[in-house]
Amino acid sequence: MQMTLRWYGSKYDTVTLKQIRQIPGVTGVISTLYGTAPGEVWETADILALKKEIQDAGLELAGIESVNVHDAIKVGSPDRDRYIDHYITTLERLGQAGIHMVCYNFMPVFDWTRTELARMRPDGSTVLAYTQKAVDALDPEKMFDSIAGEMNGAVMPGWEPERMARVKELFEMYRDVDDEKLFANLKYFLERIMPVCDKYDINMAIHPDDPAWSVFGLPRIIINKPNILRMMKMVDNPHNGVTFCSGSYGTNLENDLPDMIRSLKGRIHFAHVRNLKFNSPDDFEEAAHLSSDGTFDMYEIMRALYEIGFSGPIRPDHGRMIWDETAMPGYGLYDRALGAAYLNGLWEAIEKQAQRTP
Ligand SMILES: [Mn+2]
Repeated sequence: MQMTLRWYGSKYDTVTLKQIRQIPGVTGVISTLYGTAPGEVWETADILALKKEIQDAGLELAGIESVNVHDAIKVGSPDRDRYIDHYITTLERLGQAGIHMVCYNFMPVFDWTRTELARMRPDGSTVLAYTQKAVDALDPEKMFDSIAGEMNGAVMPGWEPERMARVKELFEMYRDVDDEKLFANLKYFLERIMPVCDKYDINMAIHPDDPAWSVFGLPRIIINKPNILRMMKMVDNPHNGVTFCSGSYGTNLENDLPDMIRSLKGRIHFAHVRNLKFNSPDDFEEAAHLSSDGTFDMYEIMRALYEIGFSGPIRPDHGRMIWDETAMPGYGLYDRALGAAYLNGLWEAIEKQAQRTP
């Protein structure tokens, strides 16, 4: 595996490449052209400039998170082919630039959903949190306003104001889309992009829906083992793979994370590893990465990744806001650096143990 950190680019991120370079064991970053809208074709010059900036800082651009999928593709509207053509051109240009991992998601309307961006934990740190009760009581349009007010001035991916201004229209677009239609539209999309992925050896890594169940009555399919295995089979190409995000699949306590990892051997192209602390099955908050701070056994998650021979980029995910840092919620420097060091420590121990056991 290659330890990385997500980086939003010098224009948007409070964390610098220089800082990331100084986290021991972190050799790459995962980034995106943050200024581009879903459906837009990426310019080669922009891709190369991003890559160069990262290389000049002594790091590697280990993959893209994300190339977002236009709603027309998810909905399967008549103009979807045009947007898929755009997506293919972007993949071609990424492939030509030597980039081999692309994360994306197929979540309708909302990207990840949280109900609080700064819940205080007993140690005084603040974290993202979710309660089903708050979601049930909420009007999705108002949800954006409350979230926007807490973003520390940052714009979070999937929550761009231009997109959220169209929430009503987006809901209308998805009115006739159920789980089966969403599966069919995902299949159509994948079948069309696989040839370019084969040509340039690009691993597509779908990010799970977060939380891993339907919110606001919208369909959600990338949520559990049966669905994800169905997706792998439906387009049975090794380039059709997943981002294994422990914090997203883990929102549903019925998901056995190490078992899911083992069932996806060969198809996990990217890993997000973080911990959650459950107060009840429908109230959770994001915790420090350590097993002792949350609900998941992080050793077992890392061991499963080791045992399937996972070799792609991995990153710590949302961190707590600690030591008075001001940053995009979940994406400060300090707690993610601690997370990276911890995950590297687990990996070293697992690797050495495996090498010593006959
Ligand atoms: Mn994730």
